[in-house]
Amino acid sequence: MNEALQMNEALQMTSIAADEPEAGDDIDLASLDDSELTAQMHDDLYDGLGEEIVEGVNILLERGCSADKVLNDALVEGMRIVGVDFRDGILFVPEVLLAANAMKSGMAILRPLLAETGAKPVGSVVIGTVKGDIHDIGKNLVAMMLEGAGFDVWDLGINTDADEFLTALNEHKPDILGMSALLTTTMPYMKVVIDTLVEKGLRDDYIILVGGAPLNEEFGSAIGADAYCRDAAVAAETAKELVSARRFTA
Ligand code: B1M
Repeated sequence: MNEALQMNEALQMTSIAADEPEAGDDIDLASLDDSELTAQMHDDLYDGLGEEIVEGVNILLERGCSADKVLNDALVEGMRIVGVDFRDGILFVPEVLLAANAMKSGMAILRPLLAETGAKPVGSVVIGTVKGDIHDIGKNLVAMMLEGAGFDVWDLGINTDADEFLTALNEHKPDILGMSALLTTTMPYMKVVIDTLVEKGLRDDYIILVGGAPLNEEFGSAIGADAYCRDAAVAAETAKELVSARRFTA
């Protein structure tokens, strides 16, 4: 398949992802007990049904469930299931984007409530696609998956230079710096960012995760990253592991 064809296919997948599917069968969510409703929400998240997720979140909150319980039991657990099937090649990018968008609809309701109750995020991440590179589909998936895993995420977008990364790190003081690159010509820029952090004596303040199709584990360690993540599910798992390991040893 030539490059133009591949790109066309990928762009079509993205536009499919933007259209939410119609609700399937008419399950009366309000008639389910809490555990049945939570299980149904896992299915709805898997199917990318944003309206059902919003309805389920509202029902659980009206019944007195705490926002962090709804987040963890219904959304994060549902997204974990999506992540496993994505990693295992059962779900593909369009389905994962739909699930991530459905999760975001639910999170939009919970976010202000979580801020009120002071529920602590698992950790925080500044992420961006590096300078010279405008590919962002994979990076967006990683950011969504990290949010689903309970991280606060600041997404700097595409074409991000070292100064922009440094400014955001200084402003947000995250646990993790995440960088994405899809081109063999832009992946070396990750080293420029890491070297800049080293020069400024800031390297050890952050866990650095890198990813993108042309990278591999060897490249990640050669540039001084803490881990290379092959996909969004691995990124979320690795982020959780490395943040908790760092807190344990601190
Ligand atoms: Co471009 N492109 N593209 N492209 N594009 C590739 C990457 C390419 C492999 C196509 C090819 O030749 N077969 C090729 C790169 C060749 C190379 O460097 N060796 C290429 C090229 C050459 C180009 C241009 C130079 C074309 C041109 O203008 N002549 C140009 C470059 C522009 C630039 O960036 N300066 C270009 C432009 C574009 C579009 C704008 C048309 C579009 C991007 C749209 C967008 O992103 N909004 C595009 C697309 C869509 C692709 C392909 C077809 C698909 C990329 C994608 O979205 N994959 C791609 C071919 C391919 O990869 N098969 C191609 C799906 C996505 C979910 O996967 O991004 O790998 P991925 O992300 C994964 C993991 O890698 C990982 O998790 C993600 C989810 O599981 N991951 C991370 C990614 N980032 C991470 C960060 C982390 C952790 C994990 O941090 C913690």
